Amino acid sequence: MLENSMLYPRNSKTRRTVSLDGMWKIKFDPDSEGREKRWQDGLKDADLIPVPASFADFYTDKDIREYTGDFWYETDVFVPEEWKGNKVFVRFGCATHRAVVFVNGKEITSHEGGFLPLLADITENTRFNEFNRVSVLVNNELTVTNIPCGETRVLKNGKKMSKPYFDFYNYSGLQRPVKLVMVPEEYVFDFTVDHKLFGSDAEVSYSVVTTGKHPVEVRVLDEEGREVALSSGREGKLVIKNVRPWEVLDSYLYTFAVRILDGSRIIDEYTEEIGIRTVEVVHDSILINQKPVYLKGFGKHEDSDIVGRGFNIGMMKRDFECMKWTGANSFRTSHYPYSEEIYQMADREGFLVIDEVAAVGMFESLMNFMEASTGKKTAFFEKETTPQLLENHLKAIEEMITRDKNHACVIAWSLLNEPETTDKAAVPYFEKVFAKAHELDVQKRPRTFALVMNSLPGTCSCYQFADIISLNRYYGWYMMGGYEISDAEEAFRREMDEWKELGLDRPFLFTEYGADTSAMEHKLPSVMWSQEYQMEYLKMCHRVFDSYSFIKGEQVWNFADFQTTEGIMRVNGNKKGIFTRQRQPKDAAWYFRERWKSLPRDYKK
Ligand code: CKX
Repeated sequence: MLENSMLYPRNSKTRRTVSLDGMWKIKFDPDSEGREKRWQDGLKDADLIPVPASFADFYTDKDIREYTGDFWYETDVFVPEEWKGNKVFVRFGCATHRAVVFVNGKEITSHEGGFLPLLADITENTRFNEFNRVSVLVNNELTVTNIPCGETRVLKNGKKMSKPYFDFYNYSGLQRPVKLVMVPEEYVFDFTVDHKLFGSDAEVSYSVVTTGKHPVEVRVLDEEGREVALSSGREGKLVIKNVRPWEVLDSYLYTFAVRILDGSRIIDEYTEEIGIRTVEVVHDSILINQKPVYLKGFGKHEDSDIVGRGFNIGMMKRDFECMKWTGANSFRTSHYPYSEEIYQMADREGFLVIDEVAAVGMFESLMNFMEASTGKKTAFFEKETTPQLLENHLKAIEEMITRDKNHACVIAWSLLNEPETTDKAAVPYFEKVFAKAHELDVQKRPRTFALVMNSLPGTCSCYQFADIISLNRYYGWYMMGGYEISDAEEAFRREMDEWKELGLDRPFLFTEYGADTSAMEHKLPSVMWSQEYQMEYLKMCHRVFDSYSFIKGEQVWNFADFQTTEGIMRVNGNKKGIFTRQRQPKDAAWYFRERWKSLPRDYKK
């Protein structure tokens, strides 16, 4: 039985989508009594809240902002008469971190994991030509058996509180677009492509999964709408003569139209814009279309004022404009798969994306950035709960790869961020995670994970799994900051020399390096937190990067200041942004613009 198609909802000759974004009812359920008291039959005394958005930052009451536990959303959805005989879904871009969906009071489905889609098949319980009540019971508690990892504490006053093992605010709710979707009974369930380039031509291997038996055809149209290839069958090869490949910062997207046919009648049509490109790691180079590329860019967050982690189309546009202005060509979706609309935009802009699953916080310390620099050993993957965590992690990898596999922008999978790797207990865990990604991705994209500071050449037991070695390093910030920066540079070089000696013949990336910087603070001579120190720090890091030929990219932490849990390490959030949270440049943004605009695409080829 095929359930939970991950294809992005689109209109076509046979499909309809209606946006359900807008004001929904919301009600908090601190005693988890809603289900028993049948809140699914209609929320009483509910508040109204925008969807998509995180709920937290709308409120002025701290108890609501910090709310941890169950909460309910509800809206009424009109399903037209003409849709009878078809399948009807409600599709949530995400529900963070887990949810149960009800329609007209009946439980339909549930989903674990807050950063990938949830598809509820409401066909059987829909009243056509009427309004239908859609209720969602969401829960935002953090645990060590789900990703991202953390704890939920109960305070003495009985209120629950999130204790993330990670450094971003535990925003939650219906944070991405919600759509009502109609597809025919027999529909295109999944579609996968893989590309090869031969001289000026391309060969695209494809496979289609449908829910029926009728024949399938796939047509490819260029940007002018001209048909350039056609093939019949559920699996096949499409040859595109004189192909225009998708290129770094120079995108070209073909439209793939997948049809299920009954003679000349179109039973279903699904279309997707796809860039044709290849990705490979050869020795210590990353090749796009067989040509080396040096990654320049950012670790990012989905994070902005008021809406928190809510998808914000205006912010997305601004972020791409700012990134292009700096000369960047890439970003990592730290620390979770982003809203699908962002990958569509990256495809359109020719950006390279390292797609990261929400496997963050696998280092048992609430302040892992402090502990990570002490060299202290802890064994995260040795708990009784590890098998359950692994199961959830593998499921999230599967959903992410199924959702994002056709995006040209996605050039690598990041399977964990800063896990604890100094204990051998991590090895069998990594084996399974890396094997799963390889098995699922037909394009066999490179796999990586971001190594925390104590995962060093002599201490890390897992770097061998990575096709690209990604380092998160903070020499000159968490270690030897300020006037000690000269020692920091020396220590940094010592580590890089050790990696060099290993002769791994693989590309290295810096997926994080950065210094917290107040946009208000100027100081001559510099002190830590001033804009001047951020520049000194960055220049030091770049001197190190420029000295090693196997370093094939730099993604600074972070694109913009972002919200975190409050505490002594953070002044209303993490301030390592090159831009402020309002997306205005700090001095460092101008410096990056100068550096990145002058580095050639194949720097250090
Ligand atoms: N890396 C030592 C993970 C990010 C944090 C970043 C930071 C850490 C550093 C780990 O999520 O924000 O502390 O700025």
